[in-house]
Amino acid sequence: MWNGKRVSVILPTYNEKDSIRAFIEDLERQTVIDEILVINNNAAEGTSEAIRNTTAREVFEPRQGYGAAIQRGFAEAQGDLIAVFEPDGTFMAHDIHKVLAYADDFDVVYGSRTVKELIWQGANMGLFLKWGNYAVAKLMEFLFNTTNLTDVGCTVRCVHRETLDGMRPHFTVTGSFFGPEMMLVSIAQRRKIIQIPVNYTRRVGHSSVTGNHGVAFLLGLKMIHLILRFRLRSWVRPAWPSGPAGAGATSSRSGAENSIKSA
Ligand SMILES: Nc1nc2c(ncn2[C@@H]2O[C@H](COP(=O)(O)OP(=O)(O)O)[C@@H](O)[C@H]2O)c(=O)[nH]1
Ligand SMILES: [Mg+2]
Repeated sequence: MWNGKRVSVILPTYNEKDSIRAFIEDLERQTVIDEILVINNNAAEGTSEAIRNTTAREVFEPRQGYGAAIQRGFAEAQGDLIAVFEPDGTFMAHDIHKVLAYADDFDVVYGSRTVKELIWQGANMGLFLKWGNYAVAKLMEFLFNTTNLTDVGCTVRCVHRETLDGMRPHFTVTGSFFGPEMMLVSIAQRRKIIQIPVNYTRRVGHSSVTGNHGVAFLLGLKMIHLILRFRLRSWVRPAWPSGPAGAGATSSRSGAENSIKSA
């Protein structure tokens, strides 16, 4: 529980059988978490065995893809605050406290992996990935004149239930660039968002997304295309409905209100 709110943590998993158990046990030690959901996305053999006897609930999502897995987690989570991490050894469970602390004041809290002091030795965040993520994040920030953004590929995030219910109908991406799509939906709907630094360490096992610079570059291009599409759509149709009737209404704030609060 966090300030009377139930906390769910979603862990999409594909190829993390050697690190997932330790990460779940680390989450269990954080005491603020009410529900840990593992979304098994046709994961490596041995994953289910690895999480046996932990408090995590395993859900099988047959549709392949990072976005499909996280969206299934959003559909299953029972909490009032829903966080997402990766169980690949790159993130630290105690960062849950940071995102929850910011969730007191924001609708959605996103993590950033590009803050030098928190990039650990051996982390897959060399010059190419760091500045690539930074550049695409700045493009997003500039085109929407939104909050300070320094990363578009960080899985860590935390969202309030009502905000999520208003955003979910707009999620379309089942693949690796679901992360920036969620950021764009929250920006287009004028949610109150912030990005905060999180620890980023060496991965256990092989990265299937950003381990290859060619794949990462193509992903970057797809992200830029997505950002431009959102920008155009928001110009043509400025009003973004916030999902089912009533949903999101309490947590959605106008830009004017935001600037009053930050003035
Ligand atoms: N590659 C891949 N990752 C998936 C899939 N479904 C869920 N994921 C999760 O996506 C996250 C990112 O994958 P990872 O290999 O760590 O890439 P990286 O974070 O860019 O190094 C991990 O938590 C995976 O478990 C999928 O179908 N393919
Ligand atoms: Mg990873």
